[in-house]
Amino acid sequence: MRTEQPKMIALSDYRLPDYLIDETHLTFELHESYALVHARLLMQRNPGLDESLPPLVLDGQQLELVDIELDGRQLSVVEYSLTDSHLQIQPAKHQFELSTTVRIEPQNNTALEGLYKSSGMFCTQCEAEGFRKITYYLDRPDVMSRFTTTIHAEKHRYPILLSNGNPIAEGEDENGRHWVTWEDPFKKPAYLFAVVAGDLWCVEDSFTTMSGRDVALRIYVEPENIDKCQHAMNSLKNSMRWDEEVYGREYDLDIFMIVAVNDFNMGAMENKGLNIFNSSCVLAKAETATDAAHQRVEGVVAHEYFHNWSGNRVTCRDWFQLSLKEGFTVFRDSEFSADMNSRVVKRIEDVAYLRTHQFAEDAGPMAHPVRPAQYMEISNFYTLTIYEKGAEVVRMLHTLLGAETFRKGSDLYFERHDGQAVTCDDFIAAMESVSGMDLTQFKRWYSQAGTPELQVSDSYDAATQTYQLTVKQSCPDTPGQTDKQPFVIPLSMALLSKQGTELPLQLQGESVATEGERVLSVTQAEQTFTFINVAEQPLPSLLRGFSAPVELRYDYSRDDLLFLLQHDTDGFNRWEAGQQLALQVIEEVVGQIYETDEPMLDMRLIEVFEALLAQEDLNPAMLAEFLALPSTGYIIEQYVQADPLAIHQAREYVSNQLAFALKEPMLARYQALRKVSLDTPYVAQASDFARRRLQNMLLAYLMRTQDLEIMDACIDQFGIADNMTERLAGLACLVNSPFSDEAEKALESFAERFENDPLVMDQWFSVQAAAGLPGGLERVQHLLNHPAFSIKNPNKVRALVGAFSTQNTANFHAADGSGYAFLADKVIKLDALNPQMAARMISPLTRWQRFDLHHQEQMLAQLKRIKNSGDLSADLFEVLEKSLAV
Ligand code: B3K
Ligand code: ZN
Repeated sequence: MRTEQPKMIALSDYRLPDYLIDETHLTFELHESYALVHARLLMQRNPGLDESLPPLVLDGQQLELVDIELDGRQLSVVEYSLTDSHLQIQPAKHQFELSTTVRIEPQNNTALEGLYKSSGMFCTQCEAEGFRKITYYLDRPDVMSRFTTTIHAEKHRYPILLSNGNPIAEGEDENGRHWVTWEDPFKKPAYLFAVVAGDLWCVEDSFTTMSGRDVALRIYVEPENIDKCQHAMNSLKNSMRWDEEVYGREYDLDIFMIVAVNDFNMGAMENKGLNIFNSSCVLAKAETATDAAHQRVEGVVAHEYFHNWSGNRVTCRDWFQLSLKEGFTVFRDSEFSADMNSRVVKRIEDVAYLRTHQFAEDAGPMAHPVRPAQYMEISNFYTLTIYEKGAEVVRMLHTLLGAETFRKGSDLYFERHDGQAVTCDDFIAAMESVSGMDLTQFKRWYSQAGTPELQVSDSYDAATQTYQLTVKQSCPDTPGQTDKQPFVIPLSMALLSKQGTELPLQLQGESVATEGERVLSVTQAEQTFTFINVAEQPLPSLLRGFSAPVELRYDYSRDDLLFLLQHDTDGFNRWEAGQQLALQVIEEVVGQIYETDEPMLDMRLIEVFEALLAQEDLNPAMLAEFLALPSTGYIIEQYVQADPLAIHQAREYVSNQLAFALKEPMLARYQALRKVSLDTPYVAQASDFARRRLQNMLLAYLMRTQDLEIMDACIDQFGIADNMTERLAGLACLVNSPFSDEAEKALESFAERFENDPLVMDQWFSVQAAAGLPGGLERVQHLLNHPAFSIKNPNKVRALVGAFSTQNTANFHAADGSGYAFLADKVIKLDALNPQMAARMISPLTRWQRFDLHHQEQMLAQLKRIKNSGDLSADLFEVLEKSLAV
């Protein structure tokens, strides 16, 4: 809890650390009601600075200092000073040894940062600034140290004692206790430190690296989950191989461990050699985890593994550089997933996510650059902008340099900076060195917030056979930033003929034409590209593969979009044409809703969906993507002031019309797919993901017709499926249908069957929380009292409160403001327990400016109520300050 107003920390205030810590020797004594942490630090004055000996100021929070010694001599109370966040002493020598003992209470740590308990085991989360809740330290990423860690604990309760690196000694204590010592040969910042103690089982495997070293791989879980580790293990081995092949990166320790814990604020954490994971990102088997969950496990396992190089071997100098490791690592994991599954589907999923969520963040009060210039609470900056937009920035570099040069750049970066804590500028400098390019202007992507807009217009002159594309770029103002300078925007494009083939491309001044697509480099506020020898009036296919994180505006008619949807040679842009078409149709219906009770649907949407359904050779994954209408969240983002209820209603209307009009072909296709699913055992692979996704999407459409036979088919799929993907989709369809008795029965039997599996119960909560039928809020309120719910468990909070406020448009945005008041209540309650979660959960309310005046008022009222609710954490305080500052 905060006692004084949190301060802004600025990138421009960065100073080198006054002191360094060469060695860190930790001893943990773990008990049920307290833990003692002894730290022996071998320190020196930073040799890069002058000879003076300034005071040594160590970070430390919520610690009770029991003992402090300097070079073996106990300090008296006048020789150090303590505040609630720092310990200060005056060194007398350039090299010294500082020892402290502190007492902490992991069992009472509900913030899940530092050392805490989760389902009876001890575990840690230190990034970004959690280590200071374990011991007094220079808790900043540019202080890198060699760690040894000894853990003492009761042997019966905690047979497994883990930390980073390799185990080097172990033994028995008195009173049924035991100990293990771990040594990590690599220097690391404290945020990568980890400890685990528990009664865990492990699945073991091994991996032979490209230089022939054997690495032991271990996934530790609670005994009841031992049969849910194989998918994560396969993903880990695939990641290790991929990083060798694609980036030339080899693993560097003899052992790599993953531990699954139930209480975790985010997905996972890349601690050196000892990754700690939210169990939802490790455990997966057909019966209990959906395809989406399987893919998430694969992606997160890869992400954390890839951090071993992009993050651990080369780390961040300060937290302003967070995207240096996160943006790069997200780019790496998304390329990995693209290689393991379908590249175009992965791109579609990533872009849909980015445009719905990151664009919203970038347009709201929390907007910040990929490299922020200041923050109050760093935990608030683990954002979509740092991660997803950061990955897009790296992707643009990859596009501009080409795969081969980019690889040379990453090799140089890893080689130059191995063992160092560096900045985004260092990353760019490596890319400049290998490419000979000047990336000064490109770096504006790191310093300017907001989503750029690309306004494209064109003209064709048949007489001279020239075609001109005029591109104007601009970027909206964001908090604290106006008058943005032009970005470097790679604009991948092609020109399509009337037959849908790609026309040769020859820019004025070029002597020959090139085939296919090319990447135009847009660098000015306004720029015209003139193509010559263009034989016919072309249709441009722009921003192919979403080559830059921008809003593209080009005045396509609906017929143009229909043409692109059928003929564009770029799979991503085919999908995009369908999305823009559906968006236009839905927006039209939104307009009609205000004027008449009988909206009119543009029949061309139905016709094209029908044609797609009939296209036998169309990949089911792509068909599923085509049939998925733009999400409500994405549609809301297209408005200056959105009426969420009208948008929801319009989207429902369009979905229903499609369902009734296409019932027959949808049913035929559904039945065929369902038969394949029945006849084949579950496999977690792309082609099967695609089949089940299409099958379930068709079922959802079909259930809209309220046909009793279809309901029976749905109950059948729900009841006898051998996998969670089909079962849960069946359940969701029933819960969203008017067949309430059947829905209740299904919910009951599902809960009975899976009551002992917390991750499955999370799905059960989410399905209900997202259901848009009337009475949704009452249902969620009721579920808060369900024995499987706990407000202390982040997965549960996300499953119920999070799903309600992000997926249940009709009930969350209820006109009387009850949905907002509910979220505010939960945020206030959460803040006292877990500030990081509170600051995350509040985010739907921070988007108030996007909505119509009525909804704005209701949201603002709740934000103010939270603000006045009492003592707030720094996390929540910062979000509220920014949200209310406008
Ligand atoms: N690096 C961690 C983030 C932990 C942040 C906690 N506030 C997860 C990841 O991006 O891999
Ligand atoms: Zn990461």
